[in-house]
Amino acid sequence: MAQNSEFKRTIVTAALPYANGPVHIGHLAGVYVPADIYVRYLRLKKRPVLFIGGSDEHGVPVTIRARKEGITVQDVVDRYHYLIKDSFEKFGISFDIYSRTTSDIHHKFASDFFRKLYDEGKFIEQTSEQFYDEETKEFLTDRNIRGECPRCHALGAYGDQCEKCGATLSPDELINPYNAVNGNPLTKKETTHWYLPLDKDQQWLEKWILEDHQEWRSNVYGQCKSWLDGGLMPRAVTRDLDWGIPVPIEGADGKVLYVWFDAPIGYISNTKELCDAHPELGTWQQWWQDPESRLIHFIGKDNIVFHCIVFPAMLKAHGQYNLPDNVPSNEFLNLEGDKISTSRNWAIWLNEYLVDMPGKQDVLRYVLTANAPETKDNDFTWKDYQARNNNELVAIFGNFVNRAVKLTEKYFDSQVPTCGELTEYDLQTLAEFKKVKHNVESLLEDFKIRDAQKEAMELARIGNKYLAETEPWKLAKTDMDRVATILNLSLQICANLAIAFEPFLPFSAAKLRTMLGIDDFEWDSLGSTDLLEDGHKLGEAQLLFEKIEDADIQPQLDRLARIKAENEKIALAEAEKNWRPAPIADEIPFDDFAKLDLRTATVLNVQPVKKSDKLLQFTLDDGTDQPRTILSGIAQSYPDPSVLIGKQVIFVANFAPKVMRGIPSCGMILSAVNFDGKLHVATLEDKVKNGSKVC
Ligand code: B3M
Ligand code: ZN
Repeated sequence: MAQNSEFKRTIVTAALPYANGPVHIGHLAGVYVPADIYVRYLRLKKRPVLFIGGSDEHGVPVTIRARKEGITVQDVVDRYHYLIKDSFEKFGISFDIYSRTTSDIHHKFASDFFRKLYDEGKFIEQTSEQFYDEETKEFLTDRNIRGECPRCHALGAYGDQCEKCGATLSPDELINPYNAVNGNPLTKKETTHWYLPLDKDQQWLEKWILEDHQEWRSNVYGQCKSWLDGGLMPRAVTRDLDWGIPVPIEGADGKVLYVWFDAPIGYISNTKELCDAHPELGTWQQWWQDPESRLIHFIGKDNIVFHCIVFPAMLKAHGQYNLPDNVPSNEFLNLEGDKISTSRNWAIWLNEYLVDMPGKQDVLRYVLTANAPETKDNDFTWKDYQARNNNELVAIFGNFVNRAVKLTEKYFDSQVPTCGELTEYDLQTLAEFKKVKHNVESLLEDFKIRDAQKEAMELARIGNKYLAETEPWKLAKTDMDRVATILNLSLQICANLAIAFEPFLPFSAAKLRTMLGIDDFEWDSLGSTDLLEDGHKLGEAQLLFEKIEDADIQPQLDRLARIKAENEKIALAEAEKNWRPAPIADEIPFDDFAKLDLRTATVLNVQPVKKSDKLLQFTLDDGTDQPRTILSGIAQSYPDPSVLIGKQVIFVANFAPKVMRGIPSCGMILSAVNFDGKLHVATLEDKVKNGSKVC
């Protein structure tokens, strides 16, 4: 297998985000920051690379958003495409092109790609019954179908999943399926689609991934293996939808290319758009089809199957393309212990961060990389953000640079002093710091971006320790030659930092280079102690990083607490909708019920009250020494009241006595009213002691 550096060119792609909402820190941590670090590194290595991005503007999510907001789909994708593009730019994600899948170039390119596969008989055509809304005359996608969950019977489960019990469903399993958008009941109707027969790709994919690409990250390899072990099935590459790229076949009206068919082709069409506008970059075919070019996809873990199995199968079916060489995919980033969720607003949106934390893009890049979910899901917390900024960026990196530059200003008028004879300790420090280049490099080549940044930070740690131990400020009165040597070495380490951190913290590295007066630099000069010549004039000292106080992050914590409370309220309302019995009566607080003193008693005697056709007079054993008399208006339900003698009943014991027909009644016996209006005294089947409390 060819080594990374032996390839002539590298195409790096970053997943195309759906243009149905802003991007958040999960996107940045999972895909865009690692991809950008890698690309910036290759550029510094002077290896030809193109970094391709763009918005994914087709698919169901954008159409759902448009309906929800009552605007056109085009309005939705326009709004979010520009918002996303702007956020990426401001975070220094250095795409060579950031285009969109609604572009004419892309529509034509994807359409031609499909047509070539179709003409060559690479698809199979299948007709099946799908859910259909007779009123709106549309077929529905799984996510747009809701109904009762067949497992837990929650209402409103989705066609692909029940959010209540977590069951994975197919729309066919739903009880009483309906259109999620308008509530219409659904029928079944036949429709024809084109499928990529992935079952036929099983064999070569197994060899290509499981044997030839064992170096892929274990999460990626493992997911591919489990798909392959399960056996691949044909996959539909078209949909019944009115938004997308029309299927370029006669009679396929109302059908578009499945978003997962056209979106990855967007990587190629965007490259074409770029190369057409900049012929000096070469042709798009050179980048995608020349065997000396290499393709790398940076993605999140929910995109693995599409990039490792489906897209390679499409490329192979087409026949002229290189297959991806690596697909570094991250796991998910959580936020303060909970899964990031767009619909629950549980996220830190990049556009909002830029307003709330101005000028702190590098801090976020640093924290997200330090905490990158490379091998497992990880958690972002504002406390950790603050701690990493204060304890690492400020206390180590910033502090070291600041001291080196300030001391040079103070003792040498900001001119790089001459390095004299080196001590044992100097040599030891240099030996340590020279290792860093190799370590960072080999980690980056292996896509171990988090460890690479940690290793780059070693430079700052080494420098910081060196200054702390040599204490040049104490030597200034006695040994200026020694001070010169120490500061020369320290400044050389600063210059190394300014190069090594260009991929990770591009804004701070640029600031540092300005401070040091460096304008020409490349990766391969890392490890050198001749980056700054004797007498070279430094620029003005500036603070690279600022301390973040509790008060700075408190508004963020407050915001999340507010969102959490809102979400809990919504979840409760949702649960009540699903689980509350139909309302029978107005609700009362429990305390009202607790005021009643209900007790048991055995009927000793019961007889009709004279001159009343309603009242029966009960004599009860209520557990006290005295029998209790209660009048109850149930005579018409009991023509022979003696049937009640000996039964244990329930009565209200704390009503004030009331005299009726000259007889004092002390309480009330509980009865149930049947639907025909007949009263039935509530009796206890298992007897208890008379006078027992009923609660
Ligand atoms: N838009 C899915 C996602 O944002 C999809 C990626 C396309 S990459 C070709 O997760
Ligand atoms: Zn369920």
